[in-house]
Amino acid sequence: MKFGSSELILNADKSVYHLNILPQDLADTVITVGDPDRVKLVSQYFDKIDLKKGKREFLTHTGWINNKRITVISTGVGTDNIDIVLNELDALANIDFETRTIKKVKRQLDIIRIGTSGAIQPDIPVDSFLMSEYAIGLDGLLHFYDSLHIQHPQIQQAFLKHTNWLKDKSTPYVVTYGKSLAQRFMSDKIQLGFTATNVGFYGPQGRILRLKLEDENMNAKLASFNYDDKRITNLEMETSGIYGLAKLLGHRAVSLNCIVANRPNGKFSTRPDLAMDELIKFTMTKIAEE
Ligand code: R1P
Ligand code: URA
Repeated sequence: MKFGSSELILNADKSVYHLNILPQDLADTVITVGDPDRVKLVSQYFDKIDLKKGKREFLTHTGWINNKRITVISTGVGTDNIDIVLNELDALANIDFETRTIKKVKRQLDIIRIGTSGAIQPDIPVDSFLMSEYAIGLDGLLHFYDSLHIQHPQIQQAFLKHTNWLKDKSTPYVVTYGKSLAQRFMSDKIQLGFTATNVGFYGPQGRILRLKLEDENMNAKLASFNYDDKRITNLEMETSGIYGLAKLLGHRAVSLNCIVANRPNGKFSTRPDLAMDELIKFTMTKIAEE
């Protein structure tokens, strides 16, 4: 099948529409960060940077660390952006832009999110690190894809019952990390968790400023949910989309969270910049070790 110009959109220089990069600009190891300003905080640890490109919130640096080629790209905020980033990363890897057809030999990417997050359990301190073993998507993105086969319906059913989830909200979906990739980041510096991803930072994460919420107890219900000794640990805005789309596309993904807020304790990190730098250094060391 040949993709038409409205489906696989290429710019005049044959770069992919939003990310604005060419297939050869992409390494097999890809770090995603939400904040475009974080791209340089990651690539400062590259031994060499070969490429810097960008468009909108999607900034890319590609370079080398210990003879390993690596790309860092910013996604902006939210799973709507993750839909763009994951589909375009996969297109760069697995679609021939000349013939507009799927390549015969499949290329697998390792996708590592380094992002900030808020803990919903009192015992997870600010400035600690958490790798999402599971993610529950409250955002709905995965339902637009043929994806039931990678979801965990029993956990989803238990969650619906426990929270009395409003039918008007999209049905939560549960997805997991790329286990073999995650092995590389196992360390006593990073705890495993079950991350809830939602479509916003305020109401969808239970924050009340001037608006009343549909369910003021949502965070408490998320925190008290327990399935097979798994409890929901933290809230952020990309992980479920990354895990779901990576798995569907045949890539491996992990999400590494720097806990900057502890919601039940009402705390926010006093130096989130230092904590994030520690997580970036930890991640780079693990990548360089391979
Ligand atoms: C909200 O402040 C943003 O921070 C978190 C959330 O997922 C959301 O994108 O991640 P980043 O720090 O990677 O942006
Ligand atoms: N990012 C989020 O999405 N939520 C938080 O509480 C902190 C960072």
